[in-house]
Amino acid sequence: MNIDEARIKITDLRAEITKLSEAYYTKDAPLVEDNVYDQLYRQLEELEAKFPELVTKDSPTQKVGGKVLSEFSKVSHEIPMLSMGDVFSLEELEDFDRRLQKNVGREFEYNVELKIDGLALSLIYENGELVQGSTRGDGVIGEDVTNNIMTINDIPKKLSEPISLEVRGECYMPKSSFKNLNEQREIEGQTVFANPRNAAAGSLRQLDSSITKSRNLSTFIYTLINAEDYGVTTQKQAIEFMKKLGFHTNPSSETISNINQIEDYIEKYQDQRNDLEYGIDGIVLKVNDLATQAELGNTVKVPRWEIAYKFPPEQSETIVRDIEWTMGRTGVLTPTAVMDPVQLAGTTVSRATLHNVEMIRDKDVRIGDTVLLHKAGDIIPEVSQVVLKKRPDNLPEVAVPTNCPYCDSKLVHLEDEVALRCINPMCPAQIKEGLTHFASRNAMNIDGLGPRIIEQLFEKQMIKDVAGLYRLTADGLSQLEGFKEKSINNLLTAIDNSRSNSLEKLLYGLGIRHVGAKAAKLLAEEFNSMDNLMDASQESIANINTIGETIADSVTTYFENQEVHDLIQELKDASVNMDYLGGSEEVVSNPYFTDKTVVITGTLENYKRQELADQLEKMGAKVTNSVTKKTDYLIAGEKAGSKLDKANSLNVTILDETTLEGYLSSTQDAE
Ligand code: 1X8
Repeated sequence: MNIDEARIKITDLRAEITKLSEAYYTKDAPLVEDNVYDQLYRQLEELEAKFPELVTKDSPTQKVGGKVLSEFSKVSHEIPMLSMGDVFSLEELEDFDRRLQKNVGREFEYNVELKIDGLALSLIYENGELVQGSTRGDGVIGEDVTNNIMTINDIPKKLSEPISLEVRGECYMPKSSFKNLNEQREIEGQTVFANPRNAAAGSLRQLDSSITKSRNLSTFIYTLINAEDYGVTTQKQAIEFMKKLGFHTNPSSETISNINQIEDYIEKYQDQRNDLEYGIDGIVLKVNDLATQAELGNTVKVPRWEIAYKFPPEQSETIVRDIEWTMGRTGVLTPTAVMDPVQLAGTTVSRATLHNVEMIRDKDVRIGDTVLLHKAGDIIPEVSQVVLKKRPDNLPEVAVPTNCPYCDSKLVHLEDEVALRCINPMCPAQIKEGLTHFASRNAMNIDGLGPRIIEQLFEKQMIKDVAGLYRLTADGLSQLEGFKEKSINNLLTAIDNSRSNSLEKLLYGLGIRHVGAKAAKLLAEEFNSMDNLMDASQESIANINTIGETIADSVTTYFENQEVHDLIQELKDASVNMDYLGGSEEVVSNPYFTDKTVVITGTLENYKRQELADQLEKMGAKVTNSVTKKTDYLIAGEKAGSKLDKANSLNVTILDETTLEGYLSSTQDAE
């Protein structure tokens, strides 16, 4: 490549990297997978190394990614929050070590730590009191997120000693909270987060700190600024010191005396990474001695005394056979790639969400393409990239529907959102999703009324809306596939029982936009009856603590609709309760057990079987006796027998008693 070609290539790479970096750091909505970004960045670094005269100050290689959002006050970092150099192979790690050996000229140790896949935070304490929390921003100026970090449980508000200091670390969302959050968002028709890192970033940069609180964020703190001032001389000691003060530090760090020991560490955590409750994307190697660190100093962008080794992505290759458009109950149409089944990080995968049209275009996925898959946050299968070399000739771009595939009405983009929406209230796909939601546990809790039965009821035109459920008869239900006397009675009883639910369950079940289980409870408590709520003004609703304008607007708009009035009247005629019954059970959800099917087997040391079952049911779990494909967890005590074997053969997650204890203790308020 000559210099003119290099100039063109470098310009292209910078533009692409800048765009991707902005999506990742500023909008918390990445357009490609991390490894794709890493590769582009690498190419740019290599070209700039070959043609140093082309390096400019504003190249992404010379700056820390990220920008400051205007919504937050700015904080300047007295000591810049740098990023870190990274390598992708053991050879490069050895090169790094050789360089340091030469520069230092005497023996020294490393401290190795896990690289947490979260976002960097700075915390400042004065006389032992937490006074400020901020994000990295562009490294020099960050965002003041003090109100939000105050809601994070594992950040000490007061240290065990009245000293002043600054620490830095990583804020992350535990995988289970992430899974739970996305499930909830999916139910509520909101866009799902791409991975735990983006979910954490989105949760931390909230103007309403009660939202941050509900998101269950955690931290690992790993840097003590000006550590020498506290009589600390090594990174290892700094971690111990911070731990003693009350910070959450990662237990996996190890001091090693030579680079050869790092291979074992990498292997160990690469194997364990899927079992950890937090995402890691590599390991960090740091010179342990702080004086030696200071001697080595920094480049413009990164410290010379530390480096990240990034794990190779766990990827599989397969072929896209179709793009399906699935409808959510709020009308959002989401594209899903349907592919030849492949093994990916421990499970068989044949579907991957493409999130939205923008992502299809950005990755340029087409039907017939060979694609690489990976798991976002080790959980959700995603397309990393198309293998263009394998693209057959003349493959057409994906045709984005202009009309709803289910009701044919015109699709729209509301308020500049990327999501495609069907806004036809009579759309059958939306109605079916809405019925499933109505029957779900935190809503009307009609056991046995799942999507398959709803589909049949709808196809046979036995119901057209939720009021229709209350007019179902034994005769009618006997037309359904596999419905015998017992299943008919069970379903009718479950429907009948739902008539006496307290108002909040009905409100949540109606699926009013932005009204989650928690808002429904607040509305029911405040207004006591459906009639009062329907008569309430927008102002009086917005005045309720934590409800706010968005929900109030949505509720009043909903009740302005004559069809809604008719529906409520039909429900009243069917004797569905319209009053708040007060003091009913708290809406508590548990990130692990809400809406999950659980089987208990074997002898448990600390739990009686029935008491445990009751406790799980309170958290919204369904406890059953036999292990099937639908089982989410098998709780297995001592002497677990055939159920354990069955669970293993079906890939059901198995919880031992210690893990169970941890899961049970993560109770939180429902969103
Ligand atoms: C970033 C991270 C560091 C560590 C862990 N996770 C990260 N994401 C660590 O030091 N253990 S250091 C770091 C940085 O300096 N940019």
